[in-house]
Amino acid sequence: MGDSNCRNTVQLSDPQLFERQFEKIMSELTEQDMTDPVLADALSRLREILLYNTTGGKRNRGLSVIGSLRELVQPATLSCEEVERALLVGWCIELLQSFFLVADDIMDASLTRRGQPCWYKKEGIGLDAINDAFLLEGSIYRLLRRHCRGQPYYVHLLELFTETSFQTELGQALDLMTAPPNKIDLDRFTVERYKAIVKYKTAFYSFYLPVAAAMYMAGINSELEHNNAKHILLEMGEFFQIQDDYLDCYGDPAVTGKIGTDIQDNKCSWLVVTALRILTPEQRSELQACYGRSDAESVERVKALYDTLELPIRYHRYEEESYRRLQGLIQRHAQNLPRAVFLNFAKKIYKRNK
Ligand code: DMA
Ligand code: MG
Ligand code: MG
Ligand code: MG
Repeated sequence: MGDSNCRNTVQLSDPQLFERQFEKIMSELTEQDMTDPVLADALSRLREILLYNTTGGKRNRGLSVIGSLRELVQPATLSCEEVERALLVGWCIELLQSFFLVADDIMDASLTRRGQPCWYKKEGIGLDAINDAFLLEGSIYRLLRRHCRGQPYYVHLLELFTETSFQTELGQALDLMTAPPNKIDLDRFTVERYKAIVKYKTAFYSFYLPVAAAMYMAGINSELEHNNAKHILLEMGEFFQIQDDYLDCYGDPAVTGKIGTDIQDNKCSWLVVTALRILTPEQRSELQACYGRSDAESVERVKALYDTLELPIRYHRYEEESYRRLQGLIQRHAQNLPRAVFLNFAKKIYKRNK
């Protein structure tokens, strides 16, 4: 990835450069990094895992590292190596995402992801996917070490990735504990619990992580600046998960690439939390009778109840409100940070259907 290579690629857009890096990353991880010949089979397995699980996504998280960095420093001052490293750190976030999703799909008993069967559902994979998830996670730290070890922000990035992973895992723990199979207790689904789940399971890794990584790479280490950014980004992350919950029931699987399982899984979803605030005692008994069950009829009854309660209309109203609230937060909290960092991100997620 030297300078001469860079001059040839200077015409390419960030998304194009990002895609181009994938082959190189795969070969680093599976050919150059571990050279003991007895590992050949394991490394070809890792190649398969990477190919299957880190492609086909929207790349929002991965691309926002370079996107944010371009707002945080004068773009003309970025060297080719710095651009390459920002793309690489973006790939590390995509790997973190793949690691969480492979495990999440097992725990949520999901069927499809990104328009194909979940990895653990593939013939011959099954619960071996647990170790595959660990391999995806481990790949992050090999790449960071190889590419960022000499950088002044290396330790910041390491701490950021490990801390964010732990927060996500705590969020997943809350998500799972609040949704025990066959123990339907609608009282568990409070707004407070909902907010805690989504902040930890989604907002830190999807929103704060990419921007914080770019901030460290730009030399912005101040806790105050990080807290300002966090304030806005966690709010955005909460809304993003609300969209995910809405799309779980109302999205088109041909577009989202995944078939929803939240109703069957007894999940503390925005839809059920919102329904609980407005339903009548009769509707509550109906929900109690059919939530968290996997038979098609029960699922349909929950969906019919959601329709009766006009949850799609309420969701779209909430989306407008949330967008306005976020604009206000950006005005108030992005005093020293360029607003474009947040506005670019907001543009990508509002009104999304996938
Ligand atoms: C996703 O929550 C959270 C993580 C950490 C992967 P989810 O189960 O609602 O995600 P999805 O709808 O993509 O399965
Ligand atoms: Mg899931
Ligand atoms: Mg989940
Ligand atoms: Mg979901």
